[in-house]
Amino acid sequence: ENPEYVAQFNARIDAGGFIEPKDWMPEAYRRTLVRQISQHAHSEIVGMLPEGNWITRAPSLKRKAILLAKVQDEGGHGLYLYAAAETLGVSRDELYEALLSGKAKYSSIFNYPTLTWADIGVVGWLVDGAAIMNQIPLCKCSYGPYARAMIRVCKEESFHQRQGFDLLLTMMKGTAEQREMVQDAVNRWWWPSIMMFGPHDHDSVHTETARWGIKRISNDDLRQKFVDATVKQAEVLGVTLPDPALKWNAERGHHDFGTIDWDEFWNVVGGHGQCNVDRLAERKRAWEEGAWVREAALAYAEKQAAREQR
Ligand code: FAQ
Repeated sequence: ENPEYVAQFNARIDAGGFIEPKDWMPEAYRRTLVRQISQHAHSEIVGMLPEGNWITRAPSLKRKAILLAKVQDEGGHGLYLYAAAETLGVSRDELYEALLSGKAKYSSIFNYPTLTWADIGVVGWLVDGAAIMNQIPLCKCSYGPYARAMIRVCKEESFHQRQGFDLLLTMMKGTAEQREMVQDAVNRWWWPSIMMFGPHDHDSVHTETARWGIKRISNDDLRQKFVDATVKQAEVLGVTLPDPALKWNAERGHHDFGTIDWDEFWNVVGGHGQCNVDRLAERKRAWEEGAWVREAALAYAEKQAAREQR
């Protein structure tokens, strides 16, 4: 790699500037962006499934309309992110193939089942809450198309988080049985939610993401911010977070919390969580059943191009 180009690239990053698709970039920067952005895109479209599962069973018209909008937003986020990845010279088909063959990763969190309606509230509150914490710094990441996509994504995630909290508040004001459903859902989703931030910093292998201004805050720092913010929200809701070691540490100015079960995390990341097989089967089915739409769109594009040539 030409040292002059490398120096210019580094200077741009150090000055907080953006790198754009036509700018020169080191091959490793391009590769790590394709990896992270495509994993992020896959997470969005696999993330449609646990909630999509409840659209037909939403308890009211209002909740159904909200949930439909949320799941559609997630499909949209997947599309912006695949488009951002394509600016780096990969095709959407290649990325999709990597997902469907089980080669590409997507967030561990979407391999857990949504068992009751309270899970829909908890996914919004905790999962979207964690997603926002991780994505706000990405709005200022060094790659322009990714950073710009994140601005709109974060606005929509904010609505998703609030609707989840609102759903839970409503249930907490209901019957004892509803309150129990909420607590049960919180008990099941809490640990997987804090695993979303990834391994501890000392086990996080992709240090280049920090050096190049892609990931601007480390996994552990984001996880700590999330825990601190969520404890207060849990108090407002009136639920308990299932961690006896969770307590305020005045000296650190943060909450201490218990040990994460990393065996569970790597097991899920490795494809052996409760829903991994089902999630991929569902994405494959959607891909196969959508073949006629892709073919029709191509045929239409060809006809239009032929008409323009005449
Ligand atoms: N699950 O060295 P690091 C959403 C992998 S939000 C699975 O620390 P990095 C919204 C990691 O890929 C969820 N794998 O890696 C929504 C790497 O493997 P590799 C998506 C994980 O990249 C809400 C290895 O472990 N958000 O979808 C996980 O520096 C509700 C070593 O880890 C994003 O993707 C995990 N949790 O940091 C939708 C945000 N954690 O690639 C629907 C963008 C780590 O070497 C409903 N991504 N791994 O094979 C990021 O910020 C980063 O990629 C991290 C990981 C922080 C996820």
